[in-house]
Amino acid sequence: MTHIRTVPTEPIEGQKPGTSGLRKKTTVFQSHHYLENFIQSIWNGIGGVEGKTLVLGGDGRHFNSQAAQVVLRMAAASGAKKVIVGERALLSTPAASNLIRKRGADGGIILSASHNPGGPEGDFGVKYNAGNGGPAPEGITDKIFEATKTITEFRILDSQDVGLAGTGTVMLGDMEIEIVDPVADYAELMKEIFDFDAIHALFRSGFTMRFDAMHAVTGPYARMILEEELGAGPGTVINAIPLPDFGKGHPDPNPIWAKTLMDEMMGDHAPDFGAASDGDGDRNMIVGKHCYVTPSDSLAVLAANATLVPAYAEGLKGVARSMPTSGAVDRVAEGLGIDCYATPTGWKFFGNLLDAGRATLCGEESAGTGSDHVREKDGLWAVLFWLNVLARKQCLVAELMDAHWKEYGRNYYSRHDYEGVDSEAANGLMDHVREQLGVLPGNEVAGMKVTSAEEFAYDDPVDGSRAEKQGLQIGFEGGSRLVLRLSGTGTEGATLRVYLEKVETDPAKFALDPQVALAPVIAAAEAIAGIKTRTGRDAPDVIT
Ligand code: G16
Repeated sequence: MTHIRTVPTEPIEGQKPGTSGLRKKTTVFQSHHYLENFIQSIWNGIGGVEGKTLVLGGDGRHFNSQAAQVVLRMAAASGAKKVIVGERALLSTPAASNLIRKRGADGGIILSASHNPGGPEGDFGVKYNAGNGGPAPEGITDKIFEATKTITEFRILDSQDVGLAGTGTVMLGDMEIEIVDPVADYAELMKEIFDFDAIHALFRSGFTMRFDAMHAVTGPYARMILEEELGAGPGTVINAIPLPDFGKGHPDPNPIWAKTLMDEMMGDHAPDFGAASDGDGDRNMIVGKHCYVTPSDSLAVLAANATLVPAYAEGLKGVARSMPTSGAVDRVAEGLGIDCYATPTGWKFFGNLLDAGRATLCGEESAGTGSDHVREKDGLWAVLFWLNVLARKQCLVAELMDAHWKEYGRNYYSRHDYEGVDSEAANGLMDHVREQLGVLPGNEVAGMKVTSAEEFAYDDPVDGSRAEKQGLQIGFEGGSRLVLRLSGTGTEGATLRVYLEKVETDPAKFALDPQVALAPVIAAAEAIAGIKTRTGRDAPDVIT
C-alpha cells in the first residue's frame, strides 16, 4: 500500500543552481529535507509534474541510489505519469539527454556533481534537464531558485524502495517506472553517427588505445562500445567499474587528475591513443602518443575534420565555444565560412543555438565537446569522433596536430585554478580588475599592450535573453587574451579561474612548453589582478 504524505517544510538557504545544477557536499544533500526541498522546488518551478514523463539517472556516486528513490517517490506523489530510469539508477549525462529526446520525455533529473570528487566526504549534485534534453536554461533555474525560497511543504509517497536492478516495468502508486539498460540506446546512437567499420578496421590494423573511465559512469559504456563493438583489445578500458567514491580519485579528465594515463601516454610504451572521461561521462580528455591535446584544440580539430564523420558529412551549420575557450575554432570556422558563437560558460547556453540549427559542434575549455546529437557535452562521443578522424586520415594524433597548427596557427592555452579561496578575497580581486576595465585599453601592462577590456555579457541570438557578468576579458596586441572568472561549480569557498591564451603563427615556435609560451600573459595577469597578494597563494592549485 502506498500513501501520499504532505510534509511541512521551510526554505533552506543557498539552493541556487550554479553553472550546472545544484552542487553541495554530500552531507549537505543528506541533511534534513535538503534534497526533498530542492526536488519539490524543481517540480514547483517547472509548473508541476502531473501527467509528465521524466528520465532519471545519475553517475553512481555515493547517495545516488538513495536520492533516486526519493525522486521516484516525490514524482509519484506529485502525479507524474512515468519515470524512465537507468538500471541501478545509473545514466551518463549524455545518455540521459539522449533518452529524454528519444522518448519525447518532458524532462529529466540527473544526479551528479560531474567531475567533483564523490563519497561521504565528497560532493553530490542534482540537475534538471528540459524537454530538449539540455540543462535547464537560466529562465527555468531562476524559477526553481525562487521556489526554494517560498516552499512550505513537499509531497512524498510512503513506500518501499523500488528494485532497480534488472530492466522492466513496475508501478509505484499510479506512476509507471520503466527501468532501462543505461548503455543500449546510447550505443545505438553512436553507431548512427560514426563510421564504426573504419574504426573497427583501425583497431584490426594494430592501433592501440587506453581509455581511463576513472571509476566513473562511462566504464560500462566504453567497454561495450570500444572493446565489444569496435574490437579494441580487452584491457583497453581501465578503471572501468563505477565506484561510489570513484576509487577515492578525482574524476576530472585532465593531465593532473588522469596522471596515470598521462604517464603511460608520455612513456616509452605508450599506446597510439589515450582518452579519459569524468564522473558523469560528459567531459573528455584526448591524448596521443607523446602528445596532449587541449580541449580548445580538440574542438578546432574536430570542426576542421567533421566531414569525415558520416553524421556531419554534409558540413557544419556553425560552431560555438564558451567565451574562455581559445579562439582556435574561430579560425577554422572562418576558413569554412560558417558562424562561430562565443557563449558564457555553461553548456546550457549552447541549447538554443543547437535547437535553432545555428550550431552543430560546441566545445569548452573545461574538457567538454559535443554536437546537436544530444543537448549535453559528450565524453565518449568526442573519443569516437577522434577515432573516426584518425581512422579515415590514417595518421597519429601528433601528426594531425602538427598539420592543423601549420594550417591555422597554434593557440597556446592554459588555465590556472586557485581553489578554496576566501570568497571575499576572490570577489575583491574581481572588483579590483573590474575597476580597471575602463582605463586598461591602450596601456601597456608587463610589456603587453592592452587592446580591449570588458565584462562579458551574452545576448542570446535565438531568444533575446541576456546573461551579464560572465567573466572579465582582456585582449592584448597580437591576439593574446586573459580571462578571469569565478567558478560556478565549486562547493567550498571560491575558485578563481585564470584563462591564458597566446596566438603563435611561426611554425618554428610550435613546440614550446605552454607555460613558457604564455609567460608574458601570466605576468600581465599578475600585474592586473594582484593574484598572489589577494589570494595569499604563491602558485595555482591546478594548472591545465
Ligand atoms: C559544468 C558546465 C560547463 C562548465 C563547467 C565548469 O561542467 O556544464 O559548461 O564549463 O561546469 O564551470 P565552472 O568554471 O563554473 O566551474 P560539468 O562537467 O561540471 O557539468
